[in-house]
Amino acid sequence: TISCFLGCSAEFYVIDDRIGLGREFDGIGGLSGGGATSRLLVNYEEPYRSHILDFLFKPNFGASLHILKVEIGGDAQTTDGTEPSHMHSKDEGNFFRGYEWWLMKEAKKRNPNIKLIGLPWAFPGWVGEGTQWPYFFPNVTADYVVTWIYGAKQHHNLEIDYIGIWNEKKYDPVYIKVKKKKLDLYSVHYPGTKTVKEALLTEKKLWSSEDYSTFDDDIGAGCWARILNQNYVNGRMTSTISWNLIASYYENLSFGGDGLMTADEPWSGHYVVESPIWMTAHTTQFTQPGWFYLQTVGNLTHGGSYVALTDRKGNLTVVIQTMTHNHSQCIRPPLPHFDVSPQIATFQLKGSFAHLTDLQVWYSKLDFETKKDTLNLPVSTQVYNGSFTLKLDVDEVYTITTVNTGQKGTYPESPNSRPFPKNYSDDFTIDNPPFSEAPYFADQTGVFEYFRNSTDNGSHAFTLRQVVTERPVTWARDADQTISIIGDYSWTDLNVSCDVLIETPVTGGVFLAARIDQGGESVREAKGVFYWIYANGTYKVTNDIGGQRVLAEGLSGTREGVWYTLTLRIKGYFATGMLNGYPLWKNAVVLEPKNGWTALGTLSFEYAQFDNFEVNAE
Ligand code: 147
Repeated sequence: TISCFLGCSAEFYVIDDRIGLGREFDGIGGLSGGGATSRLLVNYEEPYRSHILDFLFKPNFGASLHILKVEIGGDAQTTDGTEPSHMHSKDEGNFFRGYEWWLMKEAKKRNPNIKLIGLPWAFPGWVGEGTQWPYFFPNVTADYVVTWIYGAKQHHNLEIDYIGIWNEKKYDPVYIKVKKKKLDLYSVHYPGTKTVKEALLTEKKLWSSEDYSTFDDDIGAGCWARILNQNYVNGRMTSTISWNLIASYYENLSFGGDGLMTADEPWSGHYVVESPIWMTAHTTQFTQPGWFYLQTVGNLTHGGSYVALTDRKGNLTVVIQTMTHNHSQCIRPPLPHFDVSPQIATFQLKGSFAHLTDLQVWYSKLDFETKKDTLNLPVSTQVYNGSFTLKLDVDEVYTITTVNTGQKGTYPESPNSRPFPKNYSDDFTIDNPPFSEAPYFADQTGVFEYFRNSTDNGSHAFTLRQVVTERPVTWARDADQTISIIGDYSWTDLNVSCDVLIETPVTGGVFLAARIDQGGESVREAKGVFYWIYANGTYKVTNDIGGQRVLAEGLSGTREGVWYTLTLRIKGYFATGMLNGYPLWKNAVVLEPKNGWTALGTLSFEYAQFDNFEVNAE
């Protein structure tokens, strides 16, 4: 019996399977891509990179995810960068670009049962045959996606479990039919835990296949804990997938820090296992895809909600959350007001669960007052006469379960945070690179790959090459130029140099830049100091990527097929440029931006090469 003092109240809830079960649970997942959200993860040194992957995927350790969803790279900007396509052009294929193959294999290594999903955001231009639309030639698009699926199997032994249509864009019934005979499930993005009646009536599986997108502090954790529970309670959705899996992109890009944890400093090895990881563990470590929700799920009288799941072999997992409104707001949609207050809840176990006596309890509290969270602590509770009672406070999660394999995984603290090295260089000389991209370069339009320049046996035999030669079928507003950023967003005064090779006669051009103030979805608006040379024998210095604001211009004598060394020096309001070590222009006045990344790129979607990149920041 419970004694209740001054305003508290005890309520009873029943956990029962005698009335039949609810829907089949399909798992909790993370989304890498949409886009380039794992870009910096690959450049972590061991053992840190493996530690991070363990926190994401290793069963009974951390987030222990059931599902990994990845972007099928389309050579175009898809939020935090571009991801390379497996077919830059119609007549080639390469299944070793980017990092999604690697990530899927790392996930499978840790959890062979993890489910894999592929979804395109963008497509190479040839898929639309110049139309900028992927549905005019449904067979071409379907073949392109199927090639990716076969490539996964053939080159990486990866079985892809689900394939999506086109992220956040129109679907086309003809295309869907070409690709597949029928649609297996309906999925929505950012449903706010609600489902429309028509969808429920179809009795198809319902998923929230992209959700969260909230900064990974404790409010993010509150959002995530609440929607993991309520997506089923309110919306009967049986899978929830976090955009994104891990915030491994420069924080000043779009939606910085919106992952289950943050790992955006490969140069230092520093990473942080944020509280959303532990909110995930409350469900993932104690359930598996293929378990069933019970019908006895619902809301708590004084706010919060609970779900119960079973493997139909006697195991039971109950997850309870009491997140308050202001501590659980997600990025979207707006959250209608609700109240949560401390309460005492008694759960009565009936049906196959009536006899259970030995239940494990895992407890978390997001403590917004003391800032000292409790995360996934095993605590004890007692089952008397087929029921257990919990004194629930606000902003808590409880898991009560028969599953006894839960663990709060730990590793020694990661190295201290350090800014991007002030002195950094790369000559791109590497045989059989493990990844197609050079460390820390984050492509924002176009794709920059390691290149074995076989026409040059001298000092430019190994280079970095921009390889997208046609505007892709875009998802975001890619620039008309290509650009890859690198460095520290707070950099102001610096020296940056790079050897460059224009490959396109007459119309070709390349740039080296600093103080780049934006990328991601606003890459078209990127400002900075852009030092351009052109194949037509001229140069320009512009304040913007589009080349509208000209700070200096003149003759350079540059042309295609010749290597030049560009050097850009910026101090305070003044910029100076050198060509092959000789001053070409000086004291161009730069009022804005005051700081930003360095970058290189091309005038259009054209081939060009880069070598011996070096930056020295003050
Ligand atoms: C999603 C994208 O699918 C992701 O790639 C990423 O950009 C994410 C960032 O929050 O957003 O796209 C959305 C676009 C619009 C809405 C939701 C998601 N919306 O208007 O609700």
